[in-house]
Amino acid sequence: MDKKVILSGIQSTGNLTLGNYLGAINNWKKMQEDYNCYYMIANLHTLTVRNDPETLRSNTLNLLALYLAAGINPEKSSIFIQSQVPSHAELSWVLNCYTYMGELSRMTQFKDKSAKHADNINSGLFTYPVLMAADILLYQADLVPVGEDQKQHVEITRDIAERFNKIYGETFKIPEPYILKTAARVMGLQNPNAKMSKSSTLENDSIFLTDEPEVILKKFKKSVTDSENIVRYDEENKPGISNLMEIYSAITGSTKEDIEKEFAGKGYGEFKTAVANCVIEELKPLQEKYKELKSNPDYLEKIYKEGAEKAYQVAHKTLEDVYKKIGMVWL
Ligand code: ATP
Ligand code: LTN
Repeated sequence: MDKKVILSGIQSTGNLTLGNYLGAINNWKKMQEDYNCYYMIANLHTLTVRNDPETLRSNTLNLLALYLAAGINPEKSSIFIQSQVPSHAELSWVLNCYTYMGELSRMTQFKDKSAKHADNINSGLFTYPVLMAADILLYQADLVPVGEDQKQHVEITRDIAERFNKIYGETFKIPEPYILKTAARVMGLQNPNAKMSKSSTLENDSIFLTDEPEVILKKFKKSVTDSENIVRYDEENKPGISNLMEIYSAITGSTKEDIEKEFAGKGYGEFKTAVANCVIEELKPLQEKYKELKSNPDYLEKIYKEGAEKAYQVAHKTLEDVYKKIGMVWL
């Protein structure tokens, strides 16, 4: 039987965090064995906010190096940069004409981001989900692994695909969101009530995958907890400690009960150091590989060129089918 198809992506907005790692790419790595995977760098989506061109270019290549360093294997998966496969922008235009303003104005991310960037509410921000629908539908993806926050975008993708199929006959596979449970939401170290994110402006709130060991230790030591000094899971009343327990559990595989036992009678200082050390150890091979990859731009270029070619073969076939069905004169 053919393997199911997976497609996912991350915007190249900055340095990846431990949240992106535990909630996304570490799981992507595991899925490579059982699925036919497409992992994309969503650099066109990044344009919905203002970027310095040089920074965007280097963030894109850094993200590619991080995918590889985290164990996404180009022999097993297709790894590519969105802007290098023109079918994404092309299908996105077509799908725009099958998406209603009303649907797009209900998107939570649009509401959040337009509040955050009130000086730049551009139409790309509004039609962001349509480009995402094109990303997914071009590859006939069965499953889209994303965090809770992106579920609504997969749902609108399904609506657009169903609408199109109804008019023109079976064209797109209807995808399902695939929300992963382990470390689905790593919270900030300074504000454990909000998720850890690349663009957090709070100092010491996010662990970045390229942070040096001393920096990781310092950030964990400074993390906000409570005054009980008992390592105990209680998300509501002890969000800081509970978050550290989630992180420790995601990395070591220990259950919450194991952790409570392991640290019974020990203070937060000792626990924070243990969490920091397990994160440092987990990231060590990734960081070494990352440095090696960054010093080899020719290899990175080879990977993205091959990735784009492989992706284009599949994407172009879907676009051809769409163009023919809607009445474009095909070359
Ligand atoms: P930004 O700050 O630029 O919005 P982000 O760090 O929130 O970025 P995204 O680019 O929106 O990250 O998400 C990339 C992937 O990482 C998504 O699949 C998302 O669900 C996952 N992810 C992001 N933050 C976390 C987190 N704190 N915990 C678990 N998963 C996360
Ligand atoms: N919107 C997503 C990134 C993204 C994506 C996609 C995820 C762009 N295209 C296609 C899954 C499938 C985000 O911000 N995390």
